[in-house]
Amino acid sequence: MTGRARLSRSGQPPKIGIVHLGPGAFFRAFNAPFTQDAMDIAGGDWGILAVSLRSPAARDALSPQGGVYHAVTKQDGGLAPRLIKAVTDVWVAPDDPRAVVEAMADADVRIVSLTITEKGYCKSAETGGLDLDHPDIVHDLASRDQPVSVVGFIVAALMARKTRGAGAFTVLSCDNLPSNGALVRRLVLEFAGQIDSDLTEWIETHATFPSTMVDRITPATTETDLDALAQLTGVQDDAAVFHEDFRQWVIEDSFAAGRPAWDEAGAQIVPSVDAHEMMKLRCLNGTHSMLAYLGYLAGYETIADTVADLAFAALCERAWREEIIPTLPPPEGENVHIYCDTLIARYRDTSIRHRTWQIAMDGSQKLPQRILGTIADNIAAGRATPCLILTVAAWMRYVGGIDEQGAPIDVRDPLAADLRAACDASDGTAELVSELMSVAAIFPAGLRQHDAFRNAVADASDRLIRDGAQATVRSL
Ligand code: CS2
Repeated sequence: MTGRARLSRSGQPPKIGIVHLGPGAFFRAFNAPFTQDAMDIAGGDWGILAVSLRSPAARDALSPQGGVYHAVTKQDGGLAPRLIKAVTDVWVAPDDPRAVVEAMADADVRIVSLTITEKGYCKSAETGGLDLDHPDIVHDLASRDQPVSVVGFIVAALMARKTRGAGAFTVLSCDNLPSNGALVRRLVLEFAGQIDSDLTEWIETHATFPSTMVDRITPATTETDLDALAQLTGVQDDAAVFHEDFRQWVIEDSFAAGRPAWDEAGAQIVPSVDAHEMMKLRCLNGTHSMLAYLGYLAGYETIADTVADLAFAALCERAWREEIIPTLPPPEGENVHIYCDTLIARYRDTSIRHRTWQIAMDGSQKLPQRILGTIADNIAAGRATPCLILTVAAWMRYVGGIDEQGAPIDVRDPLAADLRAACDASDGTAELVSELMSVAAIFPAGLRQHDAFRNAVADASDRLIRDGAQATVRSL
């Protein structure tokens, strides 16, 4: 720390209208600035109470600054900071879960929004519904007034609102999952169904769960970023976030009790988000994961470094053209080819140092909707998917935990230990591929039982081991 002045709030915070669960970098770079814009343009009591489910990091950085921080656009080597004042308070749920339920039950709260990442939903990969064996769900069904899971918090708060006649809120999922609104609705109703059928019916009738597509590349903040910002502004801001200029928010038009004027701030409010979401998940997140595993193995630190290698940029473009775009229903108002041209330009931006290691995290939660669904659709249509198959092989190599130089990889994944054990227990590539493909939480039955798919992944794995990632990508 330097002797610089700390950032602080001047003036009254807005009144709370939103409780947001998961105040990580993405929320601070995306949701909060959109809400700030909406309030600047059209007013409204849409201050945000931000609640971390576990880590105190966001609270520790934001609270001493009164919730105020800079969202900083990185562009052309420069920084464009903007002060965000929409966050009125930051709590850490385990400190006082009852208080969080109380806050969510307040009738002034009209939206509960979520950026909790894929693993925060406690979804069973096999049924697609709530994982009733998940330890957090088991806990929350037994101690309903002191939840730990997001679904537990939402149901406890809706239950209190029903009892008090406070009306329901909108649950707004902003995570990279297909039909994220329909998914969270299903999970909430299944949890409520374990408690009381009247409650389930009340939620079905009164609460809404719009799906959304969210997009802004926001790498983890580094000390170098914070120092550069402090040099520019003269104040120390430990909660700042750094992101690209691009942002896109597509939201299904279904709100139980109003919303900020996000549309006036540039969000697209549409009858159905599914086609937009599928385009983004498969085109952006799918190739992000592809570049993350192959780029990491080839020794590249960031996405920009990876696509600076022309063979990797060509891989990405071929994957879009031949394997991804043919599976997509065209989203209204979007030209998918132009969308992908914009994507490669975004990836090339060297001021955004998005680490391949960061994107490689939680692959077991990301692969199904980013890569495997696309492969399954291509199989059904009789098309080959060499680029996506190589991605699956690269993920397998990555979760083995040893890189091409023999150095350990810090694999972060809720299933890391199981995946590593499967790798260690296997003798040879074919066995390894069969072991990893038998993980039902990741691979859908149709792929698990598909011999040609398994053989193709085993071939790609052999090539990766023999030639290394860089030469394999070059030769594809
Ligand atoms: C990335 C996403 O970390 C990841 O897995 O693919 O966070 C990506 O940067 C965002 O979805 C972009 O909107």
